[in-house]
Amino acid sequence: MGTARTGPGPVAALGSRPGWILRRSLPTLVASALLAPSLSGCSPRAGQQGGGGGGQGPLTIGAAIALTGNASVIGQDQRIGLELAQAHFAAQGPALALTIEDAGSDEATATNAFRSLIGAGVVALIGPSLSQQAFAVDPVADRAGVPVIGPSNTARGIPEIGPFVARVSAPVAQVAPLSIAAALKLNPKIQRAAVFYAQDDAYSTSESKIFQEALNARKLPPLTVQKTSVSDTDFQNQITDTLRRNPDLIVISALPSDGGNLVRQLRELGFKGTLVAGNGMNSPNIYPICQRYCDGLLIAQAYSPEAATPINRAFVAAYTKARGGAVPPQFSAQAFSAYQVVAETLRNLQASLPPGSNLAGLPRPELRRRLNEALLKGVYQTPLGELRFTGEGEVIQKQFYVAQVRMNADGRSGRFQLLP
Ligand code: 1QQ
Repeated sequence: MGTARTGPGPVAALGSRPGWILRRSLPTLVASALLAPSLSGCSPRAGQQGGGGGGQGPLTIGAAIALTGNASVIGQDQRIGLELAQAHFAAQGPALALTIEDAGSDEATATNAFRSLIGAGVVALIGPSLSQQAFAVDPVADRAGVPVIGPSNTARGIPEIGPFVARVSAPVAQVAPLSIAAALKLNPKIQRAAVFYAQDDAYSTSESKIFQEALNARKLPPLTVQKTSVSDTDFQNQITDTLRRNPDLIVISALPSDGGNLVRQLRELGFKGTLVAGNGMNSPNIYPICQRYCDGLLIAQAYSPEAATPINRAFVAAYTKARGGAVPPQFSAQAFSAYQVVAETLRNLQASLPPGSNLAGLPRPELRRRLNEALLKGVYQTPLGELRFTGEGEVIQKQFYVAQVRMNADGRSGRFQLLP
């Protein structure tokens, strides 16, 4: 069960940890715990091994995630997952460095982050956080022949962007309908549904379509479909228009801050029925936004902290230790899994080379191409369960869940409780 996240994170612990190297030239943390003994003391400067390759230094995975802007609460979860993955796979070789860049929550910042990481010679990219950004920046990586793993891009059409684009985040079509089914199971008397979605966000638009189809399939056509914007803070007009129709279920697709404020305002204005939210609110970082009004929210999950596999147990233990006893949220598990997929494929590629050869010695375009090809063929035992990919880069994942947010009396902390 999740709890409030109060403890120091891996980031805070970094300073005291020998072996981590910080690159201050980038706006965000760059760290490597993994330098092979012979490389100790060398900074994992991706730029030195860029373009044509041929270097013998550690390979660098570039992550471009939302550390600022309205998706930053999601990026914070992702950063922890990436750093824990880097530490976890350090011992397994080959030597890997991780460069994390702030992709913001908009397309322009994400484009800069992608361009800078590609130019620095990263072997693969993890990111960006939002589908809205992915549609803008993934084509850039695809054209450059750099494999991209989407850690949290759930809109329809992401893998189809190009042959170098894959994702570990299951699409809305698979995940979102589960929360509608859970709402109806909890409250079989539901008869009147309403829908809200952020019209200027690709994930929200894509997910809302799926939600509406799921409602229609259950003979609950929405009484109203309200359009919002990710930058909205006041939803009074849409809420008033909705509540006069007397819904008993409201289904929301939005990002954390707009979605969190919408939930709070719906309750403040008197909505007492069932609330379903989509992936955009799938983080304990929503607690300070919707506060006690987050209580009861239903959100489908592509991750269970309770999965009893060795890799998930190790991940949960590392997360819990780093985060003062907290339980990992989905976005951290997905980011960990994205890193794992790349790290394990690189390890297998290294093992396939003749003795004495080093992956880092391959020309970078060739290495990226081989990595992309091998990555899509692999089978990975991740905290999300077993993952594989279709030839197009769509994730194949077996199990999904639905959680209900349970807030503590303080109205600031709570947990995501999985429904049976
Ligand atoms: C997407 C999403 C976001 C809500 C997660 C960060 O699912 O943009 O595709």
